[in-house]
Amino acid sequence: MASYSIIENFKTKTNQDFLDKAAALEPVLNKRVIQPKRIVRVEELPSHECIVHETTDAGTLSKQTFSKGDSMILDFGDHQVGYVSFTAAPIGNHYDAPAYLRVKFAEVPAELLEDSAAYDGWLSKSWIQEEYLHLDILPAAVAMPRRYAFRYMQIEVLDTSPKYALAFRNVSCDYVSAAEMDTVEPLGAKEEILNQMDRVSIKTLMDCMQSVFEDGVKRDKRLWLGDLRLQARANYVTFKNYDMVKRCLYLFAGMTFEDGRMGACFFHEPDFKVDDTYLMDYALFFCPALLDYYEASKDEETLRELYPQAIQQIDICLHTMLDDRYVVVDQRDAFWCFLDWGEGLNKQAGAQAVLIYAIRYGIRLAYLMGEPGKAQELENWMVRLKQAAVDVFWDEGQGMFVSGEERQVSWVTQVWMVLARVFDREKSRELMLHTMQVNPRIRMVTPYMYHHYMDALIRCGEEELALEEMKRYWGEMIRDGADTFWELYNPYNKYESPYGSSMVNSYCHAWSCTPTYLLRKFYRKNEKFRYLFE
Ligand code: RAM
Repeated sequence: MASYSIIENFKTKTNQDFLDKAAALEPVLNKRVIQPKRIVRVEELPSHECIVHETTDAGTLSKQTFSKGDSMILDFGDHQVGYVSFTAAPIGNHYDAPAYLRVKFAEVPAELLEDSAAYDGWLSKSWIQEEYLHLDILPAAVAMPRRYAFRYMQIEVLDTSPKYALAFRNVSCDYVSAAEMDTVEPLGAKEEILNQMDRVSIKTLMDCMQSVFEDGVKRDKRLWLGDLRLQARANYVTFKNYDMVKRCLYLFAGMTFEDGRMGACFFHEPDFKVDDTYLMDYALFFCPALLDYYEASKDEETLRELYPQAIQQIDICLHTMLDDRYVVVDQRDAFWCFLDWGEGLNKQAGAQAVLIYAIRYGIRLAYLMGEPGKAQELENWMVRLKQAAVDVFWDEGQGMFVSGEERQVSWVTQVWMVLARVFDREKSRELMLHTMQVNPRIRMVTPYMYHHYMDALIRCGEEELALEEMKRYWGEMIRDGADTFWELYNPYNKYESPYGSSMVNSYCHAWSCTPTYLLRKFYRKNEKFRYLFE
């Protein structure tokens, strides 16, 4: 189902001072020139799995010639984000017609086998990284028009003429990122899969650290508040780029909906502009994002300046989104709360839980700001909302929380109720174990939601289990060939897409990079898990 919001005559409220602060924090991007490593061939097995076969070293490329119908795939060895250039030189008699090429970029090999003409998803087809080029004057120095996210580059010669063929030389990519991998010390775990998950996480995060924390570098290429919260957490234990988080926080606070609600996402090019999408959970995440930032950076000025807007996000929900039972009103088919991309997921109970979760952070922010009165007011709300969650959503017979009129049982609802601490630690633990046993049909499909599942397991003392689940989920993605972590990964349906076609799925998506955060923040610092590192 298509999920977007369009508001006619969308009106915004601007704090120019905040936007100026964000502008002043624009990062300088580091550039590195990367050359292709190998020429490969991609084969699709009947199971839809793709196998990549090396045909030859990329060094042999300039000696090969390509005529009408020929094509080749270059493998850059790892995921790249950047600007690609190459030279196309005519070989043979003088060329008498333009060269006509199709150039396609792919983060994973499967994208190369997909037929973009057949795309009929609900996100724009324009995200597919494919160009048709006419080269009138040869040799041509070609600078590809967009910034691409890819590991594989395919060049297909659609036509030359009988008089000439083409040779491709100097193929390279100017890789760009605001972060540097070498600045992060290795995790140093004994088990290689943990080191691998950590490295792939850091690479994912690094690739997405551009002018802002982009969600994905192939698609969307923009700042989302829910993604930012997790990216920032991973950044604090790796690159420690506090300014980039600060810039993003000031952007969200610098332009909001007219009534003060924060947008779910933000455009930073060509000018700053908040999107006309409001997602309740994302707006609420401004509270934990601000508190995390303060705790990592100790930047009191930013805390002081942004605190009112953080609290405002909670107040707006409390005063406009609850019914008289203190229950969040279900907006059903509207795109009003995200949580996860699971098909048919009812969001009502999860939204209630996120609100409770955010209030906990609001209380801490209020105490930090010396506002015990506000903190107490929020404490009272939290008690009411937790009670309402139990009264309305707890199903004693099933031993789980249900959501919506249909009383739906989903993984997402249970996880968020644990994170909201509606029950004490022991009862939350029982709930998580019971959920694993029942394995509700409405599953989690994004690494974003899996992160919250890990967090919930850790929260209720099931750290070993969380580690096993992390290896099972992110580890399996690595075994499935991930160089960077993917936006979507449902082990039960590996070709799932919320967009109607996996052609526009993103395969370097920063909300998936949290294993590095969990490994570094919880496991490496915990005496109990010393054995993992020594
Ligand atoms: C998708 C992207 C983005 C996410 C939103 C809600 O468009 O994956 O990262 O935050 O959904």
